[in-house]
Amino acid sequence: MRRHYGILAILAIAFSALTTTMAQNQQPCCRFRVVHNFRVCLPQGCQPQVTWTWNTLAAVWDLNNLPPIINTNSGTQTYSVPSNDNQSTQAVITVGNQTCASAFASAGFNISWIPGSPNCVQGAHYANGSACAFCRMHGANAGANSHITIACPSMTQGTVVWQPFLQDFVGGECSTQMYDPVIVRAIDPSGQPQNIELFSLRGRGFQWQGQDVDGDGWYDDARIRGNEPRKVGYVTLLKGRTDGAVSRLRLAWDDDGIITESEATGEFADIQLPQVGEPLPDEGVRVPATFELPFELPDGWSVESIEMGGGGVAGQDIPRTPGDVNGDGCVDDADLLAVLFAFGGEGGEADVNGDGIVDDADLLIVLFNFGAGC
Ligand SMILES: [Ca+2]
Ligand SMILES: [Ca+2]
Ligand SMILES: [Ca+2]
Repeated sequence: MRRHYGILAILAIAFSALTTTMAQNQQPCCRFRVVHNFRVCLPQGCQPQVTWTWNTLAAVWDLNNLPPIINTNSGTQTYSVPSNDNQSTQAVITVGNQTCASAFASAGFNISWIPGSPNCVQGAHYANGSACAFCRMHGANAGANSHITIACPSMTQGTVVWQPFLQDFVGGECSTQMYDPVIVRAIDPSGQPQNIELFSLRGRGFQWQGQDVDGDGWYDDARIRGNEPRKVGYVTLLKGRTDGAVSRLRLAWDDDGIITESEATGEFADIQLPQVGEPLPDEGVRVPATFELPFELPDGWSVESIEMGGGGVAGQDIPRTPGDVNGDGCVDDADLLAVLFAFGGEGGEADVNGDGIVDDADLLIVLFNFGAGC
């Protein structure tokens, strides 16, 4: 009888370990959502050239059955004002009737004239991604980027009004990254292109939440919050000016939500940040909801366009297909040549099986997987 109790105890421990694992896997997803509102006034009479570029990627894989499935939807188009568009892609692996991995990515934008404000346009961007792996040995990755450029031949100065809204969810073994830049693409007096970054927001494991209190479609309040449950996270915000001045805000925290870095300089110096060693407050850290980004170029310079955008990635790193030496996702003669040229050498990318020498074993792996992922 005692032996049976022993077996029952082992089973009970095994079962509790199993259910714990299952509980942890109930949110095996990473997601991000980057949204922003913008407004900008253009030189009088300008009918701007608006170009929207989108990049979306959804990848899923079974480590026992590579290569990964990678679907993309990318492009660039020109639009008039008003316009809107959206694009997306997805990928799924199902086994029987169970979804084992899924990825979805989408991007969109809209732009319109502001009623009653001739020459001024307003609009919004978004980029969303979701990557979930529900079965062992499976993985997923989603990436989305949306950016719009606005060009007027006579533009030399102006102000971009910018309202970010970034949210992610970090589950299981995956991670996220989000970014949100505003760039003036300028031409200097010698004709060289110069990029002036007016705004750059990067981070992971956080929510930059805007709140529209009065319902007019524009945020009145904004806060930085951590994820629930707390995950390691950070936010870096740079605000640049055409005269070269840069203001910086940096906040980072650990898995317990304890601040590890806290810095606010320049125009952000008045923002009340929690200090290193303090907890990230549950109600969040109050930050500006709206950023005014003025630009004015020196004599002889011209503005080619204003570029605004944002995006992110979520999920796990996409595994390299065996034999894909150059990492372009496809095993072809370029990979074969790479191994042949490195034949007899030590290590490097051409050492496909990682045993320290490039030999016929590596060649066979490339040949065996020839055509995979192409
Ligand atoms: Ca509002
Ligand atoms: Ca390749
Ligand atoms: Ca080798």
